[in-house]
Amino acid sequence: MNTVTVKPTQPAMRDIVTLQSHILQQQALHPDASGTFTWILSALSISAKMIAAQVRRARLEDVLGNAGEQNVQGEQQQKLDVIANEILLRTLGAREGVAIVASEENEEPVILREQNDGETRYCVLFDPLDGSSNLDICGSVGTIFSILRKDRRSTKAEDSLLQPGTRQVAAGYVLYGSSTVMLLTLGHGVDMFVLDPSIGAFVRVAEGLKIPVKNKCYSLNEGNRLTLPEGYQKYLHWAQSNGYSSRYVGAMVGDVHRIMLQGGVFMYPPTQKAPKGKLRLMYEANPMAFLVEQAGGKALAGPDQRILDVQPEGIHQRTCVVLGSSEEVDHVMAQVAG
Ligand code: P6P
Repeated sequence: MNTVTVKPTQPAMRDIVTLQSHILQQQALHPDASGTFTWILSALSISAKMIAAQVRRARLEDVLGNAGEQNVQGEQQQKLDVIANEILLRTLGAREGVAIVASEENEEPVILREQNDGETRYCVLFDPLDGSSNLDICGSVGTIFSILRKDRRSTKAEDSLLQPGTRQVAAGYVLYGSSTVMLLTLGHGVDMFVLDPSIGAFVRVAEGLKIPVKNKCYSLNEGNRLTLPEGYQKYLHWAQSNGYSSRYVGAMVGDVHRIMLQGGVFMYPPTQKAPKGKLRLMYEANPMAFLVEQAGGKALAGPDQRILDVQPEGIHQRTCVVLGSSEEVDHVMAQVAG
């Protein structure tokens, strides 16, 4: 019997792959997978949709403004920080595979399940609402997450949490911007998904995303310029002498997302106020560094210091960050180490 080939009458149509089907496709590559990890990613997807709904209605529901308390970082907590944190704790808490969660909003990690069998369990670390000070001005905010395997031998939560970034099994972020976008890596490249509110699903829009190797754009808070270490001031002078533009939204997720798509370099160097850098290693720098490296970029904590190699000493420790296009990171380090 002759088979009839239906030629699409419009430009080649891509398959429609949701985040859920993408995760199941990835699980199918591991026949011995129990599905535990898949359920954790599913919880993060649900959390992202719930947080997006809150962020999009914030002004309407008067959820903006300060919660009146400070978090462990000594920063004024926004109401939505608290709500986003609760959403993540409650969705992840319902997943058998999650042993420990650590959040920017919680001084101590939360032990959800003790290890009493041979099951593989995971630690999930997150910044529930990065850049929340942008909320009142309707600016970019985001959720950043990192997943580690729990060390079965360890009895103390910190032992399982304080693993270098190279031990991450997954990382990603959700940007609540003009659309809700998730970038995710499971260690085999970076894929991008956009939330379609009409169906309530994240739809895959890019696979194997790669950062352009160069782009004349740098991103940092220039208000710190005069107190930056000399090498960074030399870099800024070099960049401005070579026609670079500057872009900075004040939320790491927004600034890094621009780097992931257009290239350039994002940095938070040592400053007078934050001599070791401001950004947190475990749930900001490490997940972003994993994504950047998986997309062919570089992510350093200083000259010849890969962020992912840093051995953590505390779950809230801070680090310097220089990440983005490989050539642009090299330009920064040429001045800093020079
Ligand atoms: P600054 C937001 O508070 C944050 O943690 C990151 O998202 C962002 O990149 C950085 O701090 C902005 O810090 O000092 O420029 O306001």
